[in-house]
Amino acid sequence: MTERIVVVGAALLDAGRLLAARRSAPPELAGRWELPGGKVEPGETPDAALVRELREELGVETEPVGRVPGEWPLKPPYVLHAWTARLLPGSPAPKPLQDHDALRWLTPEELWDVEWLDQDVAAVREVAGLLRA
Ligand code: 9L3
Ligand code: MG
Repeated sequence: MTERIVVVGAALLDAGRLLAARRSAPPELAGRWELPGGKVEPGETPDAALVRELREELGVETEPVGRVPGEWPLKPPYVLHAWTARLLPGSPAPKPLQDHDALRWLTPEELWDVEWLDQDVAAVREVAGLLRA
């Protein structure tokens, strides 16, 4: 099977900071930080998946802004895409509702203070360039 399934990760940006989420599950990923998100479901667009995952995982209402260039391998058949996103006016603040046990808003100087999932490092590097721009 060469079918690939896209996992979308959100670079949620607010006031020049990036939201990082610490995974609480599964055990092999717990304690590491990620761009929150998840699998695009069959028939779902990636940007709709991003909005849905952020609502489920963090209780926020968001708007996708743009695709971060690149595609990074996860456990086959999954590949990671990243999108920048912003909170809609009036959205609740993010809370770790499922799969996470801590959240941090990172300034550009703090981006590498957390232990990102190996699979997310390249995406975060791309986002770092956007934050500096
Ligand atoms: N994953 C890696 N980096 C990310 C995300 C959102 C997901 N930024 C990996 C972890 C899981 C798989 O993709 O192995 C599916 O993600 P989820 O549905 O468990 O969030
Ligand atoms: Mg997820």
